[in-house]
Amino acid sequence: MPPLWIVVGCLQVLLKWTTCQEISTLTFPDSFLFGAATSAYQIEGAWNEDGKGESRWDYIVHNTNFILDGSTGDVACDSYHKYQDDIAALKELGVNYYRFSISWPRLLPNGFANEVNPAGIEYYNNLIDGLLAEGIEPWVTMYHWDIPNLIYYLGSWNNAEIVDYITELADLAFQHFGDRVKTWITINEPLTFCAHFPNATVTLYGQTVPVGITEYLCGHNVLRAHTKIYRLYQLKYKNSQGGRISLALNAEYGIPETDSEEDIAAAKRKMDFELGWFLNPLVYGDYPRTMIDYIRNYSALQGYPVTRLPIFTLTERVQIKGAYDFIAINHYTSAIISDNSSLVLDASYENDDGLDAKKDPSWEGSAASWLAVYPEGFRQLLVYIKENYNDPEIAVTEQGYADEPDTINDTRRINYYQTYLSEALKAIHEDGVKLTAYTAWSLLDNFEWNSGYSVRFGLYHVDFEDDNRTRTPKESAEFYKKVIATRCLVDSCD
Ligand code: PNW
Repeated sequence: MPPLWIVVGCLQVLLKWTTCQEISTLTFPDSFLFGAATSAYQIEGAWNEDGKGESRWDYIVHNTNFILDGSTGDVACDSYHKYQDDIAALKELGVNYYRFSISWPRLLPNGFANEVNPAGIEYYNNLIDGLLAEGIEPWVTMYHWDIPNLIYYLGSWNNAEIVDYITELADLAFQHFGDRVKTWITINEPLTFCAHFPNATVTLYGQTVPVGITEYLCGHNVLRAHTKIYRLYQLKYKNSQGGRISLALNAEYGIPETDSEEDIAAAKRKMDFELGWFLNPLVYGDYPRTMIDYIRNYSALQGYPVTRLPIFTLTERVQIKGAYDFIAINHYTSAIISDNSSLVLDASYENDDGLDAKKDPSWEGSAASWLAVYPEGFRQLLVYIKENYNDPEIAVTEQGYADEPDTINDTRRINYYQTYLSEALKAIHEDGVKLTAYTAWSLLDNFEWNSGYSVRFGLYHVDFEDDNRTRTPKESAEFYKKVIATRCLVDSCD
């Protein structure tokens, strides 16, 4: 009888009377890296301690009803004080790296570089040194949504000046941490904060904003900011520090609902509107053809004199093209796609793609409504990137499963990781995808944005009732630890 963690994947599926998912017996290459991720606002707490400035999220949780369970990230996992517990958990897992983010207002309390908070520099120095002492590489995200509130008041990502402001933050980070940090992510999931939830950090909460405009302005400024930071590093730091940089993009895989030409084209359009929006400029120097055409056509039909999608200058195109050292992907779920492009609706990113998306009812759900389990889509996405974007090196910078609070015996999460990692193995060995790293989201249960603490992603349980914020490994932590140690998903590998 194999240990329980090996058979749960099958049991879970058997219970639903479908076929048992076959888990790959291949192994992860020796050079393959495993990691775990968090982000500053979701774990740090200490929201107003030691000179930290106010972020937009601090404002939101204190002044709006946006958070479903009324909670805040004021304390969160208290990682500002308990980062050594986080390092201990990472060490126990045996990960090669830890992906965390720096809080912009902790380093620059007002958002601007005229005033640097020394306690912020010290905090991240301690965290980085503590990780390195345990042989864990720091992978640092510069912007994981906690924009300084004052910069938000200037228009957030709608204001092109943000390109210079965030480049000042990046320069500071390279200066202070770049001797030890060799993998940088500039910005996390622009699709999510520009298009899916612009209310959270980009547009004025509760006010009417010009949708159909703000999403693309935001995305445009994200691409310019990323590019400026990338080029700054190349000119000023790359020689001496030797690190690498990317932008973390989230993408679902789109499966056509039927074999009709229209649905097949709609599924491809989903890939262009979500992934290609950012990846096409990075790889080819401009937005995808479908985005340019669809937004121009709808804009004209809606009476706009020019297209709502901004246009890059020639200089910008030259600088954006190639501004990455690897591709960083956050992937959780897939979607079934059908065409609805014949309708002309109100101007919005949501309508511009001319498609409908849904989850297949046969896919296992999760505690997050947007997350359903379809492991095959992960392999398909990796192959899609290989085939459409010049066979790049890919690092998965987030992947994970949402369940209910306080689930320690988290067999559904184990099933998720086991089946998704199995698809990663097939992509590596059978499809030749250059996948080199895999990051579990998340190391810890944490503040899940507008869901507060009602939805959990952690490999480690955090007791939010207890002042100590005690971390306890869930069964999935044991599973992941074993995968890292054996580089294998089943009892014995080929
Ligand atoms: C990512 N969706 O966000 C973020 O990078 C993390 O901070 C977050 O905790 C994690 O995934 C889990 O949600 C997403 O609605 C938020 O499709 C929402 C969606 C996708 C990703």
